[in-house]
Amino acid sequence: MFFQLISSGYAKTLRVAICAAIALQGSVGYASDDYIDRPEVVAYIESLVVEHDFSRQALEEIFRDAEKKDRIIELMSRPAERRLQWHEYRKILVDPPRVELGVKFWKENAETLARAEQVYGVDAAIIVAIIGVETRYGRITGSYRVVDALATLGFDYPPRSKFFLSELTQFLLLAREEGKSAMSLKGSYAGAMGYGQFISSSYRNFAVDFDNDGVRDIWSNKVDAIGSVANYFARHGWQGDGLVTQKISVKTATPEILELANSSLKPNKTLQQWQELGVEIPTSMSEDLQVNAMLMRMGQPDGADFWLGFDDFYVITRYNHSRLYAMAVYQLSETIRQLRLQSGEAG
Ligand SMILES: [Ca+2]
Repeated sequence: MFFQLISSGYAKTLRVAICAAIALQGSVGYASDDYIDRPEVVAYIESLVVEHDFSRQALEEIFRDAEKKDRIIELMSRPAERRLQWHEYRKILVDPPRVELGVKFWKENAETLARAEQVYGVDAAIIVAIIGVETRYGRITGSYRVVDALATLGFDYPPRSKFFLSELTQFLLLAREEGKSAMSLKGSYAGAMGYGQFISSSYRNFAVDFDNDGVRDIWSNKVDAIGSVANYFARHGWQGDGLVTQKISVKTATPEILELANSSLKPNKTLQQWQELGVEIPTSMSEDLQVNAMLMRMGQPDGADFWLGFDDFYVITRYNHSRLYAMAVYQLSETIRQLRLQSGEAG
């Protein structure tokens, strides 16, 4: 659900600022760095014991060992989706090496991808693109202990505390259900795991055992990962029978158009309504004027492009709530599909 981009200069500046803030807090006797010593952690452990029948001793061991990672707070504070213009973001994610790795991944997993298409009705190119954007086909799955990531964000990142404490609980339940040691599992700075970077609640809700060996393993099993990404898309409403996105022109970028662009991830007006606002609808789409779409403005070095996004575009944003992310996934999927056809791999 989150791919990893390493920021440089800004992160250093921010780290200095955060260290200064922590030093100030320390001077007034606030917040021990040992989770087990903090009253809110003790209360959290107690709630898990009562609500989910965990062993108190086992949880105390986990939170004695868990570490707060300042770097995680820096990364979470400034995700690439808010930092970059579309053209910069695209260059990083729709890059030629990733496209080639995608064609190779498709070739090596052709049978599984075809089966996923059949079972879940989700385009193989989209599954391949997601796994490519998230982890470069399993090459970058994250090096943080998931416990450290979720404890840091749950207890030391107030803006998203509620969400990440809930994910921490989901993670501890997941590790228990799947028979894994919680301390052994690694993931991204946001606690996303495996080939498709599922967060814990998504893992519990949407991961599938696609090779029928009795376990759901998207940490290291490509077949389960492919089935799980396909299931995620199917369960979030992927249709696969219409346009995903379409580049368009606008007659004049009026204040109204500029305000409506990027205002919604969900299709929010019919093509006819967009046409009335000055969006030029291509003649190829003149039969579909009642179809819903939303409008996007994607930053280019010398201005911006306008695009329409349809229902399946919205479904891609359920994986990561960002139009840049969804556009990159879609364009990567199409680029991989084309190279695969050109290179004769489509057989
Ligand atoms: Ca399996």
